[in-house]
Amino acid sequence: RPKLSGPELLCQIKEMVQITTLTPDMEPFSGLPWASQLPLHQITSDIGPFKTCAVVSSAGSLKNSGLGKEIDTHDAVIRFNAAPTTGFEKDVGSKTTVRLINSQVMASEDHHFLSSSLYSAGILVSWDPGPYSSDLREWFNKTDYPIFKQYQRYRRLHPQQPFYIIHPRMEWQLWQRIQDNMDETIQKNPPSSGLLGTVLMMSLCEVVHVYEFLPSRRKTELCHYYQRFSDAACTLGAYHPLLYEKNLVKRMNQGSDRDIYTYGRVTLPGFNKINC
Ligand code: NCC
Repeated sequence: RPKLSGPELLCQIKEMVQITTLTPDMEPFSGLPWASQLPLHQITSDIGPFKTCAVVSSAGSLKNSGLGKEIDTHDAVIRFNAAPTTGFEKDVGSKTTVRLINSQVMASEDHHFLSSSLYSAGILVSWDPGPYSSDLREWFNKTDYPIFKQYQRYRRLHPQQPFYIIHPRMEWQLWQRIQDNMDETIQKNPPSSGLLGTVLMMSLCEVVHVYEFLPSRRKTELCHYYQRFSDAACTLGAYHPLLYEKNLVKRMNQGSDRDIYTYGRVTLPGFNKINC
C-alpha cells in the first residue's frame, strides 16, 4: 500500500471522517423523554468558524513551557478531561472555549463532574467508546461508562451550558484512517481525546496549533502537567493507539520540526482551507 503524503492524508480525513454530534431527532434518542436536552443542531453549525485555534494536550512536557500567552492569543482553545488552567496559566493559558471529556471523567466519583467548577467554563463535548458498528442503539444499551445518565444529570444542573455528545461513528472513522495508514495492526480501541479534539477543531478553524501532542525537547515521563504521576504510557499510549496517532499528526504537520522541538507545536490546516 503506498504511503500517503501529508496533504493526501489531510484530504482522506476531511472526506472520510464525519464530525457528527447527537441531536434529538436521532434514533433511539428521539423516543426518549430527555432527548430534548440534546442540542438541536450540530456543533459544527452552532460554533465557529474560528480563525486560529489551539489544542492543548495535557502532557507533562507543558510544564515550564511558558506557552500560556501564545495559547491564549488563539480565537478558540480546546482542553481535555480534568486539565486545569488555574495555577498553570503561565504554561497552558487561561482561555477555554471547548472542553472535550471522556465518559470516564463524567462517571468516576473522584472527578466530581456534576459539581466541580472545572467543567463549567466553555462548551462541553463528551464521548464514550462506541461499538465498532457505530450503531447508536447497540451503543445506548452498552456504553463503557454511564454517559447518558450523567449527561442528563449535568444538563439539569447546568441547563444554560452548551453540551454536545460525539457520534461514535466519528471515533471509528478516525480509527480506520489510522489503521489504513499504518503497516502494523493497531489495537481496536478509539483514538485518544487529543486526536478527536484535534480533528474537531480542524472542522471549526482555519488554522490549528496543537501543543505538546508531539513532544518537544521538554519530553518527560510525567503524565500530566497538573499531576505528580509518571508513566511513559501517557505519551506513547496503552489503551489508545496514541503512538500511531502521533505518527499520523507528524505526517500532516505543516510547521517545522524546529517548532515541535522548541515549542511542542504542530500546525494543521482547517478542512475548509485545503483543496482536495
Ligand atoms: O490523559 P488524558 O487522556 O486526559 O490526556 C488528554 C490528551 O492529551 C494527550 N496526552 C496526554 C498526556 C501525555 N503525556 N501525552 C499526551 O499526548 C492525549 O492525546 C490525550 O488524549 C483521554 O484520551 O481521554 C485520556 O484520558 C485519561 C483519563 O481518563 C482522564 O485524564 C481522566 O482522568 C486516560 N487515563 C486513564 O484512563 C488512566 C488516558 O488513557 C486517555
